[in-house]
Amino acid sequence: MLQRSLVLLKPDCVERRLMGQVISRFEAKGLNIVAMKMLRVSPELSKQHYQEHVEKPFYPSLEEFITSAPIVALAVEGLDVIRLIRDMLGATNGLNAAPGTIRGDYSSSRQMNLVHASDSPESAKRELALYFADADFCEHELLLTKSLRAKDEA
Ligand code: 3AN
Repeated sequence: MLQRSLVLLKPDCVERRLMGQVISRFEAKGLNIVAMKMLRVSPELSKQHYQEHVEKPFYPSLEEFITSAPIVALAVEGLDVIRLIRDMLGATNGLNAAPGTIRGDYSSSRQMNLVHASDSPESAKRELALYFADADFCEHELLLTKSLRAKDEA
């Protein structure tokens, strides 16, 4: 099923100059970036984004981190892309993430794990609306699509 996922390149990703390497992996996989922007997350946006964690003891540290430097938000489109990107990221804690995944290759931390991606269609819908307005999405069909998958896979 064609889906969209909200991906955030977190402050550690921006600070460590890994934005290009992470985006390259999505491009190499044949995924379609349909919106992208750099922004600074406010404490209010952090509370909305991490609504399920706001009451947890680690939330203050999480908010301090996510608001500490700019991030890049992307809307990424592709078949089954919500599961696929989570698989590409690896386990939440970089120490546990499998080698070959983005976190497995670049992170050894639970908090500084470089990238966020939506974990379900419901989260994706909610999270995309936090970062993007309808007019921000640039729909386009990749001319390469016929080289990336068969017609009956769409
Ligand atoms: P993911 O980023 O893989 O979706 P979530 O949504 O469970 O992981 O967690 C979001 C962020 O909250 C993590 N990146 C991490 O920084 C922080 N976090 C999650 N669980 C814990 C925990 N038990 N202790 C400290 N920080 C946590």
